[in-house]
Amino acid sequence: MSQSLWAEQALLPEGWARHVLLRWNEAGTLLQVTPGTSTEELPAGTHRASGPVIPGMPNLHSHAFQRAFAGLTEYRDQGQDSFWTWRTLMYRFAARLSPEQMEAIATWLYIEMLQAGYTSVCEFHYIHHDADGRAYSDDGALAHSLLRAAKRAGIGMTLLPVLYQTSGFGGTPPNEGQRRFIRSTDNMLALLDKLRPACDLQGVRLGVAPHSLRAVPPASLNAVLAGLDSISPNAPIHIHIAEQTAEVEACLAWSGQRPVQWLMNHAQVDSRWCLVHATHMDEAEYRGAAQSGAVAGLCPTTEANLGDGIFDFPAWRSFGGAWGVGSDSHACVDPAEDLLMLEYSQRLALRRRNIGSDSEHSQVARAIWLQAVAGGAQAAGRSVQGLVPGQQADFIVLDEKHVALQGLPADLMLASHVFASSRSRAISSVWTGGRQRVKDGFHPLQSEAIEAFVRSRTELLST
Ligand code: NGQ
Ligand code: ZN
Repeated sequence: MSQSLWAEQALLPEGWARHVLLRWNEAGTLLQVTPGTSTEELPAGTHRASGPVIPGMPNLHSHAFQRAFAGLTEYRDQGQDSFWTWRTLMYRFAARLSPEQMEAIATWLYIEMLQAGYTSVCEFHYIHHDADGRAYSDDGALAHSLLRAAKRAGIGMTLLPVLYQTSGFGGTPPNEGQRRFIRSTDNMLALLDKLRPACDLQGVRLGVAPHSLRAVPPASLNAVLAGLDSISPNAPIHIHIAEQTAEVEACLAWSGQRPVQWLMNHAQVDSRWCLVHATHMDEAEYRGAAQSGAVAGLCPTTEANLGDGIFDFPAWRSFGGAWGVGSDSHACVDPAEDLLMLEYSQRLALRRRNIGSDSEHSQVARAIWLQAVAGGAQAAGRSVQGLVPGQQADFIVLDEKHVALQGLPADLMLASHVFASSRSRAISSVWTGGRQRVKDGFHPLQSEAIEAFVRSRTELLST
């Protein structure tokens, strides 16, 4: 059995097409994407999209639990707050989280993601142990909370258990706030083995994330990558890198090399890799990392929120670099807004306009949406490359009744969705794996998920 949808306008990788029939199989894989299909030719039972159809956005970087304190660290605490003082607050929050709370927070977060047009998520998962730092009797307890949340919400997932061993370069021991994150390399590989069947069953892609060069010494990095190769040779590898200038300085002091430079010299970085943030690179690093085929994992609203700095987007793209977006700390959960922040940060830095357009797409929103889908899918290691046969039927129907979109041609509807919808959603429905998860802006589990999320947040703030 297959299912189908017909759209007056749909955004394919090469641009907008008219009268497009999408057909997919029971597994949710697109069998057919055919422009120029008249309504008389449609298979029986074909849905008609109520507005333009665009590919769903893969979210390439998420720490789900951080959703529960988004917005709660926006006050001055020290003489001068920074990424590092934020991290201390984050650790306090992470110290108390239970598996039930993790599931409740992630379930609501994933529903929010779907409503905003993220159709899959790469979960960079580093809280592994109980509040005392001891393994749960089921060592994958918190990973299972995330898997259940993704399943209930109906979002696609790439699960990236995180290797975390040290508090800084040169093997400095972990601190108290990091006790729930720590695993030996063998223990991490055992966890991957253990999680594999559940991931396979749910269609979740399993990869690994060495947290950062600060948290993973060279020998462990080599060992985990070798171990991963024997479990799953093409699995995705994500790492936080060069997010803060203090990290660059510490890496230079330790090795004489900058973080991205060190990584390029010591690991076989290729298209399996997602370099999350990679904000602070010199010209040679931009060239080397972009040409390696790795994806730059940009999280523009979190990077702004944490005061990281500005990624040199034109440099990255001039070397042909792939990139995508992530909501990371969930200061904002909306791909349109993260794309807007990316484009605006470049305009502010360069004092120019329309930086994100490319040779094929002069409309900035169209160009950057398509590029972010391609890079996000690569980072996810899943078939979520957009409206192409063989890829998952993950797509969004824009809300043509939204005041910012009404009466416009499809291309300007997308531009208005990204640049002029003013923090309101111009999305009417969202489909993943060929199933409608959000209808008229609503998800069926919305109210119960909100209730459980709010309860968990209240508990976490009161203990
Ligand atoms: C994290 N978050 O692991 O949650 C990190 C901060 C660190 C972001 N980088 C912690 N946005 O890098 O040590
Ligand atoms: Zn992160």
